[in-house]
Amino acid sequence: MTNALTTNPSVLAWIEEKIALTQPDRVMWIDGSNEQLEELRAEGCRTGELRKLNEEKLPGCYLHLSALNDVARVEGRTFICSEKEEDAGPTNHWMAPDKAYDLLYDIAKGAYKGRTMYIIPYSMGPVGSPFAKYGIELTDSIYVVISMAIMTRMGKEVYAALGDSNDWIRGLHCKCDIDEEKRYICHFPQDNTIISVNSGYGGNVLLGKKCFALRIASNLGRQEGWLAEHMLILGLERPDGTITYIAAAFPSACGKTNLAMLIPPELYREKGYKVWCVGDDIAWMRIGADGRLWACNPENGFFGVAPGTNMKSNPNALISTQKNTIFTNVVLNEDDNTVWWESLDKNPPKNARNWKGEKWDCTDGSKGAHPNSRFTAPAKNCPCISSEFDSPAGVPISAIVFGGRRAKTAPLVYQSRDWDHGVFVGSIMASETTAAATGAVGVVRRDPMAMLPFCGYHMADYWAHWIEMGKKLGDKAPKIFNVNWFRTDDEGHFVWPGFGDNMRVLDWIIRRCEGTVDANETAIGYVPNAEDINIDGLEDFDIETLKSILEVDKDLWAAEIDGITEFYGKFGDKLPAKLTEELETLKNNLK
Ligand code: GTP
Ligand code: SPV
Ligand code: MN
Repeated sequence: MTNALTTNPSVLAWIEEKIALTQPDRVMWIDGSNEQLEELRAEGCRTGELRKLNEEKLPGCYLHLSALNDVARVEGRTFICSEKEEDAGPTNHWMAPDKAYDLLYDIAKGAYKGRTMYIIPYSMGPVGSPFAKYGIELTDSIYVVISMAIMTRMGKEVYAALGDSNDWIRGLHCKCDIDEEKRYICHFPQDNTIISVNSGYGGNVLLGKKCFALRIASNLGRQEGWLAEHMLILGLERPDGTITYIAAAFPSACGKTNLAMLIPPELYREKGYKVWCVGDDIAWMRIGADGRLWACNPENGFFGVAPGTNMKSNPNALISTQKNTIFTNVVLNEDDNTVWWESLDKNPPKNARNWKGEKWDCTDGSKGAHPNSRFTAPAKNCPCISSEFDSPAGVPISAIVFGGRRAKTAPLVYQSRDWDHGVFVGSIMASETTAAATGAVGVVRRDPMAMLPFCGYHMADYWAHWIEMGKKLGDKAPKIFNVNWFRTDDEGHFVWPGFGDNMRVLDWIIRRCEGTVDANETAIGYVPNAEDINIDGLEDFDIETLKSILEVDKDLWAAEIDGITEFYGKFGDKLPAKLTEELETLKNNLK
């Protein structure tokens, strides 16, 4: 093949085959150089796929607007194409692999006619580290190439690290006509292959992210004895300079990026507390030589929710977006060629276009940015990026935190009794749906470990794998907690201030890990004594208010039992006996 950047036979053979299938006019081998990327950014501006923003105010930044029907992940059109249907389990959509390949190849046939095939080599995890896994994505989208350049370690060094190995993840993306009716995001775990057609939206097409680093990697983790999780990773530095690492799983648009980049309240900052961000969305976790659980963020950038991000809620995220960032589906300020989104500040631009590209007047009551509008920003831009971000060994995890959006049931924070109970707590997670996926927003659904849309195999086998991991970790296992920043009062307002003040809860969590604070044993686990959560300096928030969100309402939990029982019923014989026992214990505790 001309200009090929590798001689790896499995790579060349697969690409030849896909060229014959998609029939591109041109083939471009992406080498990761800035020169080549600049060329593509300029080309993207010529075709209208991108708009260059104000170079003084937002250097190296671009705006991209998606098709109107293509603004979020499409769970209903996402398939696990394992050989046996039962391996996908009751929470995934399944399609037989031969049927899926026929359908997809039919759609992909000739799909690159008149277009360029871009061949993207990328690594999830630092190249050469024990965590690293390599992938090649073929795409006909410049937006995908320049986004992958931010989100992954992309470039020809990946071919050098891969050598002649056949151990890499195949990814084929075809924009086609962005036809919703022919949109499919398919995963073939037995072939390490992902095929995505008729979408241009991040989560559906940046194949290193959810498709590879979660759906395919969860399969690899199960086979190889590690965990691929929808988790942020943060390091909490204390005044004595020690850093405790925490991994936390919250469903999409439930606060991972915000927690990962938290700025502690003044009373903590003064004393010397700091939070360092290792990752905001995905954690790969392996048992290290010391027997502890070590975590690595396989990504290289943030694909964050724009609305709600501002200098008060998350300054570190906002600062991360001030250079070399791609904004998708936000408002264009036509006066100074910058961007805006809801609650960025109190000055919506007067002369503006909304995410649909229409002239937009903020006084008409409509939203200017799409609720799932996003920024794609390099991790290195983040002022609080951890010095361990590129560490090949990852960071040792002391606590795992689960959480979701629950208006009532779940208290602000509680701790599981032990690992297996913690797996139970993760398995019964429920949360209100958000705009990160198409469909109704605000409906409570079970989202175990925040992995409902991302676990690439049978969820009950996944829980069994978690229980196995706990056995291997023994007394070195991280402690497991559950948090809920989203309890509401009778008027529907959030009670807990959240954001930076979540530090107060992290403080309790690390003191529990060290064993320096007591807790109150309740039916659901250990709940803080209200006096042990520091609420100094909070406005309009007293200990009674705190008690109201630490409360475990037995009636609500009794109703919860019904929901859990129904959910567990889906898994039949595969449900690990440990989880059934934990459910029985909870029932008895509530009596
Ligand atoms: P994905 O990228 O979709 O996986 O989302 P995420 O989990 O990283 O969520 P993110 O941090 O982007 O937050 C999503 C939304 O939740 C934003 O609108 C935030 O403003 C809001 N949010 C985050 N943290 C808090 C909090 O502590 N309290 C409240 N009330 N809202 C929060
Ligand atoms: C999520 O939805 O959890 C995201 C954004 O992080 S996406 O990449 O679309 O999955
Ligand atoms: Mn996510």
